[in-house]
Amino acid sequence: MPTNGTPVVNAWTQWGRLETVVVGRADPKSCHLPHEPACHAEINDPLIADAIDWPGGSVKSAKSVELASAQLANFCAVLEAETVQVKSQKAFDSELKREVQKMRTEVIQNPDTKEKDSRVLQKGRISTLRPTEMDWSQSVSGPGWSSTSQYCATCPRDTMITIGNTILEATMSKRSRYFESLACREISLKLWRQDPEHVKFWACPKPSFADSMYHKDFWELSDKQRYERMRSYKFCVNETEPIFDAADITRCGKDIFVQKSMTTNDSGIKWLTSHFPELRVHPVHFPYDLYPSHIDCTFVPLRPPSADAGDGGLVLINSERPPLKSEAELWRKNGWKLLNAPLPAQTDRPPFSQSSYWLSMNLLSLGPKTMVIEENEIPLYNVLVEHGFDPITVPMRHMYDYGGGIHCSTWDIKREDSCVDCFPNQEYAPKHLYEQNFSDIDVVDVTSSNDGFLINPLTDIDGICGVGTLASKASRDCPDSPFSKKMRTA
Ligand code: ABU
Repeated sequence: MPTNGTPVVNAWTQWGRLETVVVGRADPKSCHLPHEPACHAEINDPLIADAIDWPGGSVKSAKSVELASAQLANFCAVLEAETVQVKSQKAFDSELKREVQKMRTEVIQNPDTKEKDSRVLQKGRISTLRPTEMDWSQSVSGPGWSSTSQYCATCPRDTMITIGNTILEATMSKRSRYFESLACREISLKLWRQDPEHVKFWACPKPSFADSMYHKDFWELSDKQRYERMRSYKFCVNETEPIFDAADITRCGKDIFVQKSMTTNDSGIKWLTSHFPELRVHPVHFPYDLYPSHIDCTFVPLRPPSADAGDGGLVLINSERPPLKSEAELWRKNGWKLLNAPLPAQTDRPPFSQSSYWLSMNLLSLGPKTMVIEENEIPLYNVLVEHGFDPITVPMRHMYDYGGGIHCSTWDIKREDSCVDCFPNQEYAPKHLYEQNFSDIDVVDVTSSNDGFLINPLTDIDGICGVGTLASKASRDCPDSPFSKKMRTA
């Protein structure tokens, strides 16, 4: 039975006050992603890439496991702490291997010991749970396929999601991640057994992972072909079976938003729509992201319009992956504003990271006012403070080699939350959601305030150019990209 009238599993939004969260773990037998139809990984550093092939399927180094584990343990300590202080300091970064300015958060026992020029936050204790240790170097196979190894348990966000009082295991799209949710199975079963009357424990049917599930040519496409597919939103998985990663979903109470991506297909979104009939499920598209995977570095709701703060409802957006104007309209007409995330403080990525530098915006909200961000992300820190938030920080760059950042490394189980309606002004008709005109690539202009709808318009476009991921480079090179247009006219 619930202890305080709320089920032990309860998370309807991204911003309700956080009470219980799972934090991933970097197991000693964590592996580099093996190549497979849903994954062609690459080493980021050209010097290393010249010297060695992608070490797919091999166990990560003991040093890398040690460094990522230390950052995850520190993250847990900060979440569990009652009081923390945040202060600016220059410190050596063990991942960047240089001294950089940071906003560093430390746990303090006695708020009276507050140091000069620091911010003290009585954040309240959050319970943390950890996945079960597993040996990811074991191979896996199914009828007609096999994978030399599995991956790791650093990113429960990808495999697990709480939707209201339901624990949901995602299908995943990569063969190497077939069994990853087992690392959280003990937690899921325990929570369900504690309160089976209120807590549901579900999984979407596991896909076959047969070759027929994938667009085989996806990785061989020329840029021109990729731009053409950008308009049809066809990525590496086809529509033969429902597929989704949990990290492609973001919750806003009665409405959930699901990104069509390399890891989530329309069939997966349809499965979610039919299994959560009490919710309004909205497919969302970010056409300039040519390799979309997970919504939490692209579109991050921070607080609802009802929140007691100056500029009301805010969603953090990625200026390299602007939302479609047609899909942003729902937000505009319900009193939300889009906040352009500042450019990441560091655009260099760890050599084995398969994520973009936009892990800078991969934050975890602890409540409508407080969130955890990476300690080097001072531009984001400043923007959040300016908009009435109380951000705290942790170092997390060693996790970037493990497929994610702060939000990726968590699975929020319980928030002070309910099924709020943040989008009362809409006509929801699920059967029409799949009949959209996908030639629509008209996106929000991230350089204009759009009459106050977009905050922090991007003015220094040069900040983006000349650096970045394959995805952002392709986005800039695309003849229709707002960035290349800007460059041509500059
Ligand atoms: N797993 C989140 C990564 C998203 C991105 O690379 O932008």
